[in-house]
Amino acid sequence: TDTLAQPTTTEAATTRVDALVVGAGLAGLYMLHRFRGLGLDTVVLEAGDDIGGTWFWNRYPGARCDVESMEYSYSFSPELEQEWDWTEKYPTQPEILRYVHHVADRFGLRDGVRLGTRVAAAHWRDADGRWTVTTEAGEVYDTEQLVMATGCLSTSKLPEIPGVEGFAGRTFHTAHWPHEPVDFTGRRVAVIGTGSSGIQAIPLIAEEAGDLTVFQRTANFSMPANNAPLSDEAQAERKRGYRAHRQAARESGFGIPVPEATSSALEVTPEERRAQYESVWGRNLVGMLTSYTDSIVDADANETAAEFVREKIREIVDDPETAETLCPRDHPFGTKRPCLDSGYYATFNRENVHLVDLRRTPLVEITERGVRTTDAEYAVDDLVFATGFDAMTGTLAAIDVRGRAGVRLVDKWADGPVTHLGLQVAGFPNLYTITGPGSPSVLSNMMVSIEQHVDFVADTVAHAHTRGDTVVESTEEAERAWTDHVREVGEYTLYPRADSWYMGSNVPGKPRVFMAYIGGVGNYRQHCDQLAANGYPGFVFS
Ligand code: N01
Repeated sequence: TDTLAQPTTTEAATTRVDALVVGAGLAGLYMLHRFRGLGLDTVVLEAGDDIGGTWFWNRYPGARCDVESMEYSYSFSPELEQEWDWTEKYPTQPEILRYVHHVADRFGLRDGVRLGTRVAAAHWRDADGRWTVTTEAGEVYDTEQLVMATGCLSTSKLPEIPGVEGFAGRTFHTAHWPHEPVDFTGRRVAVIGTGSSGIQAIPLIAEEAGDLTVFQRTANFSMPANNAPLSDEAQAERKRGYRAHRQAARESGFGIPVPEATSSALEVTPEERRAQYESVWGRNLVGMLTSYTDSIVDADANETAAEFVREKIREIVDDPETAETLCPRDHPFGTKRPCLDSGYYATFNRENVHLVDLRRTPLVEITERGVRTTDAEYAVDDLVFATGFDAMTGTLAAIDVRGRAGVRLVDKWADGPVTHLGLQVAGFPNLYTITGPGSPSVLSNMMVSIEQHVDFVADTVAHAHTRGDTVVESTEEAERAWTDHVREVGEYTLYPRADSWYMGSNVPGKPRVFMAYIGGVGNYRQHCDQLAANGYPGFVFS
C-alpha cells in the first residue's frame, strides 16, 4: 500500500526553491557553489549531522584516501588550490574532513545546508513540471531542479547471516564509526570483510587488540601505499604546475595522469614485465592496472600482474598456508577494487592475528558470544563489520523517487540501472545523479568525476534558462543507446568476471550488471562536451 501520499504545494510548510541538492559531501557542496553562481536559490539536504559525506561517516582507524591528496582535491578554484596545504601523500579522513570544512567556510556554503535531514521521497509533478521532495521529518520542498549528490558508497550493509542483533559485545560498521576514539586495547576483536575498509583498519586494530581474528571471504589484491609526509618542495612544485596537471587528469583514463601503455603484456619478456611492475609497485596503483594495453581486457595479460602481486604476498607473509589463503585467485587483478595498504599482509605475521578462510568454513551466524562458522565458534568482545555497501544504486533506491506518470525509479531500474550518461533518467525530468551508474564514477578519481558532472549539470541548467526553458529531460532513445554502450564497453573488459560490488554481486537479489562506465574519464568528458557543443542531442528542453 501507498503510505507516502503525494504532498501538495499549497501546504503552509512547503519551501519553494530553484534547486534542491541531496547530500553535502564533496559533490553536493560544489553543486551548491555552482548553482549559487547561477543565481539559483538552492538548498542542500544532508542526512548526517555535519557536512563531508563519505568523509563524515567513514572514521574507522586507518581511514584515508588512496588517491594522492594533491589529486583528490577540488580544481575549480586556483586560489583554493594554492592556499591549502596537505600534510601527507595520502590524506587521512580527518584531514580531508578539515579540507571540506575549509572549502565550506571559504565559499560561504554552510548556510545553504540543512543538516540532519534525510530525504524520504521525491515526486515529479506532471501538472506544473516541478518536484515535490519530502524529508523523513515531514518537511516539504518544492523545487525546479533536483540533484542527487548522494554518493556511490553511502548505504552500508551487514553480512546476510542471522544473529547480529543478539551479540552481547560491541559492534561497529566501518561506515558508521563513532566520533570518539574506540579503544581495542587488550580486547578480542573480530573483523569481517577484507575490502579497502577492512584492509586499512586491520593493521591498526591488530596493534591495539589483545587478539584479532580476520574473517575473509574473498582475498583481495593490495599494494603498499608507502605513505609519507609531503615535503614543502614537492608540494610547491606541484602547485606551480597545477593547471597542466589538472588538465592531464581530466583527459586521462582514471582521472589520474599515468603514462599510456604501448605494448601488450604478452609481447614483452618476463624480465621486462617484472621490471615494469616493480617500477609502479608501491608507487602507483593505477599504473598496475594500466601497465599494458591489455591489462584489463585479456585474462592472460592480467594474470601476469595478478601473479606478481601473489609473489609479493608470499614474500611478506611468513606462514605459507596463510600466504596462500591471502592470495587472490577468483577474480582478475583490478576487477574488484584493488586496495592500498599500510602493512596489511605483514599484520598476519603477528602472533595475536588469525585468519579464517570463509570459503572453506563459511559464516553461519553471529552468536551472543561471537562468530560461528561451519567449523567453530570464535568468542570475541568486539565485532567490526567491514562488509561494504549497497553501492551505486542503494541510496537512490532508498528514496521513493517517482517520475512522469508516477513511475518509480526502483521499478524502472528493476533489471539494473538505465541512464543517459549516468546523469539523467528518461521520464525523470530535471533529475540529475552526480557520478551515477553509467558514468566513470567509482572507476575514477572521484574528485575529477564529481567536478565534471557538477559542471555539466550547472552548464546544462544555465543553457536551458538562457533559452527560456525550465525542463531538461533525456530521451528514451539516448538512454537506451548510452546504457547499451556502457554494457558493451564493460563486456569488452574483464570486470564482469568478478563478483564485485561494481556488479551488484555483494547484495543478494541485486541484478548482475556492471554499473560503471569503463570507457575512460577523458573520453567520457569529451563526449559530454561534444553533446553540449552540438546543442544537446538526446536531451529535450521545454
Ligand atoms: O567494502 P567492500 P569496503 N560474509 O565491499 C566482505 C571505497 N573505499 O567498505 O568480497 C562474509 O570492498 C566482502 O567479501 P566479498 C572503495 O571503492 C575506498 O571495504 O564480497 N564476508 C569484502 O571482503 C571500496 O572498494 C577507500 O566476498 C562478507 C568486504 O566484506 C569501497 O569503498 C577506503 C559478507 C566488503 O568489502 C568499498 O570498500 C575504503 C558476508 N556476508 C573504501 N558481506 C580508500 O580510498 C561482505 N563481506 C582508501
